[in-house]
This record gives sequence, C-alpha cells and structure tokens, in this order.
Amino acid sequence: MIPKALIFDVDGTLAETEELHRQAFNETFAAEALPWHWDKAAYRRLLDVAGGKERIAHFLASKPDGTERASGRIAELHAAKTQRYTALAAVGAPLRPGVARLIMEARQAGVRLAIATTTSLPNVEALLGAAFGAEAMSLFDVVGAGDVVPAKKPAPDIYTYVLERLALPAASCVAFEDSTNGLKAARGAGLATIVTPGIYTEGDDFGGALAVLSDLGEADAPFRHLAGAGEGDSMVTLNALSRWLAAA
Ligand code: XBP
Ligand code: MG
Repeated sequence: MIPKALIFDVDGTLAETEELHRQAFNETFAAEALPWHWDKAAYRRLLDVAGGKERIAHFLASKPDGTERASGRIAELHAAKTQRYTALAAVGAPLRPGVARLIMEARQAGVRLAIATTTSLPNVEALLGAAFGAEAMSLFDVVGAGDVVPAKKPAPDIYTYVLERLALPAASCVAFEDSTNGLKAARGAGLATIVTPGIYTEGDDFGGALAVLSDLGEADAPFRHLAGAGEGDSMVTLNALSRWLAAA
C-alpha cells in the first residue's frame, strides 16, 4: 500500500535548523542586553522543551541573571527571535539529503504532503520558500505549525490536527521526525514514523520508529541504516515505504 500522505516535521527533519534557532535566540538576547548565551550543550538540554516561547519560560524558571528584565516579555522576545530566524532561514538552511527528492516523488505520484511542526509558521514559510520558491507552501495540502494546537510535542495534538484536515486515517500516512519528542507525538497519533536523527538528537531513544536512518538517502549518497526497517535499502522511496509498512 503506497501511503496516501507523507507528514513532515520541520526542524531537524527537513533541514538542520536548530543551530539557526540557537543563533537567533542568542542574537536576540544580546540585542536586548540580556546576559544569556545558549551554547550547544545548554541548547541540547533546552531542546527537551518543544516550542521557543516554552523554552524561554523553562530557562527563566531557573532564575538566570537578568530574569527581572525578561519576565513578562517572553512573547516579545520570541517575536524578535522569529524575525531574526526567518532572515537566517531564508538564506542558510539547505534541505537534508533525500527530502526534496521524496517530496517531488510524492507530488508526481499524487501522494499528499503535510507539515506537522512545533515551530512558528513564518519560520516554515521562510525555510520552504528558500528551498522550493514562491509556490513552496502550495506543495503541502496541510500545514500545522506553532500555536495552532494547545499542547506541543510530545503531545500528539499537531499530528491529530493535520490528520483531521487531511481527512485521512493515520494507518494510510507516514510521519517523518528527528526527535524523541516528535516520534512520541507521531506515535501518539497512531502514525508509522521514519526517524532521521539530527545534530541535536543523534543517539536519542527512537524505540517504536518504523525505521531509523541517517537521512532519506540519494541515488549517489545512500542512507546509513540505524534501526528498524530499511536494511539493504539505500533511499526512502514510496516503494520502499510501502514494503516497510507491509512488513511491519
Ligand atoms: C522544533 C521546536 C521549535 C524550534 C524553535 O520544532 O521545538 O520550537 O526549536 O521554533 P519541530 P520556535 O517540531 O519542527 O522539530 O521558536 O518557532 O518555537
Ligand atoms: Mg524536529
């Protein structure tokens, strides 16, 4: 059974964007004269909290220096961060291997495409616009992003939101994720899920994934098989997905 829809996470899955998010956060803190700098190790820990506003709130709860100057300003700080991020993403986030290839294969085969992400919609538009041009968003039947749902990953809400608008059962769709939070959200919505760990999620627990792969693979750059389905394959294609689903 060829899947009827592919549902993509954004950060870490379509592109390695978390470093751009971290840069945008730090540039915003500096511009606001807040004595904060999230280095890679700190950011990795902070990524356990999905959502930029939620991440700042979580950080503020640890009462860092400057807390008094940031309390009550999370939305404002996050909006400034989003402005910086969209400018960075518009020029600096190439898609991960195999992403554009699989999206185009799906389009040609009439398989529907959707986005289920925690990040804010302007960030999705900037990233996809840079990758696919002015008509990028029209490639996707449904885009679920940011605050459209009350609870963020690992809650399944954003995937349930997307499935409702696709009007498809989870069993006829496949999700693509890079993080444990994302995998839990997709599984919570009943979706078979392909995980391609990213720079901030390598080595995390991806139990329950249909397949764990280094990336989606290209003809001249096969993926590395890490766990689950896909041993002996080299690229994630519609044919491969239907074989893996049938064997699951
Ligand atoms: C990952 C996230 C996002 C980003 C920051 O999103 O947790 O919050 O880190 O984006 P995804 P915002 O579900 O695509 O992996 O600051 O816009 O929240
Ligand atoms: Mg992600």
